[in-house]
Amino acid sequence: MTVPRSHRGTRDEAATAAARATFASEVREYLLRTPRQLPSKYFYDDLGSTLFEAICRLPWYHITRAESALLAAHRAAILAPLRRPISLIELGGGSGEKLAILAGPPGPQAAHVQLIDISRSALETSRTRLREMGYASVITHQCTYEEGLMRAARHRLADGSLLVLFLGSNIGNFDPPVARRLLGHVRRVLRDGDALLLGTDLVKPERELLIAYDDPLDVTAAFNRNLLRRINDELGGTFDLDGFAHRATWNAADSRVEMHLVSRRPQRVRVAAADLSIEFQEGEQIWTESSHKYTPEQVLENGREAGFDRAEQWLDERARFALTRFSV
Ligand code: AVJ
Repeated sequence: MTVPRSHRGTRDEAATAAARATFASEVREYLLRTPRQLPSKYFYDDLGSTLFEAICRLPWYHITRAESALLAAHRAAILAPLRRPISLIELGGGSGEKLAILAGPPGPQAAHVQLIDISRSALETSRTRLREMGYASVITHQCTYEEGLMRAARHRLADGSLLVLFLGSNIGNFDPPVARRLLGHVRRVLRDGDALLLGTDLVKPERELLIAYDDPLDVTAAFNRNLLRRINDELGGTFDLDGFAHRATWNAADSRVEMHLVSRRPQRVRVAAADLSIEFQEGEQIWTESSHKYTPEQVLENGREAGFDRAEQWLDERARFALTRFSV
């Protein structure tokens, strides 16, 4: 559909206003929970996406390098069983770097590309990267995974197969039941001959996990606190950024790294657009993210429960990272 230029502005403005209203109501709902929380998907505004790109280059954060190396080493094997032409859908791909490694230039092994991401700037970065590689038309969906999957499934090529990429251990942000529901959702948009490529970070020694999420350069701390800066800017919040400390913990019982923002002192915070006024005690926490870590067997088991019965796995034993292709 082409929209006359004069109408584009108002349509975008309406979309932005709707997104902001959702942001406000989720901030309200999550901050009023016990314990207080904020949804991690809101990390990825322009600045947040840039800080995340910096995290991916930190020597202490191994996920991105380990996964890129696995993709480069095994791309032929990963793509081999898929019927050509291959349609690709990437969930939360960020900069598009890994899709580029796996797919290479456009051709039968990557004939049609769609990107689903919550971050507008991430979608633009990856679109630019793919355009430079020769991909003339990349379809983007700025929305959550489930909504994006529904939209993207309608646009796949009629012939050939579909490969859904869910990389970077993005699935780790979800509680196990929600993660399984999401895998089931992917399974239901796939047909015979299609596949899902899932990247998952694995359980490893606690000190390696903690330094990946509380790095000596404090980039992760900035990434975490940026969420408060975003609330201040977009929702009229009064968070004092110095008033909250970054904390990463390993929750062994639930097999996840958690990120928190800890109030350094008693303080009151208001968020105008969310109609909120909260009294924080010293030491009171806002739980901003979970990064679940798996064993290779748990990954396979989650896939089976979602209805995938064929799987192949590639492991980085040193970084403890797994790529799993679930085939239908
Ligand atoms: C993009 C969700 C996979 O959990 O490792 C990195 C986000 N948070 N450092 C992760 C993140 C802090 C990342 N994921």
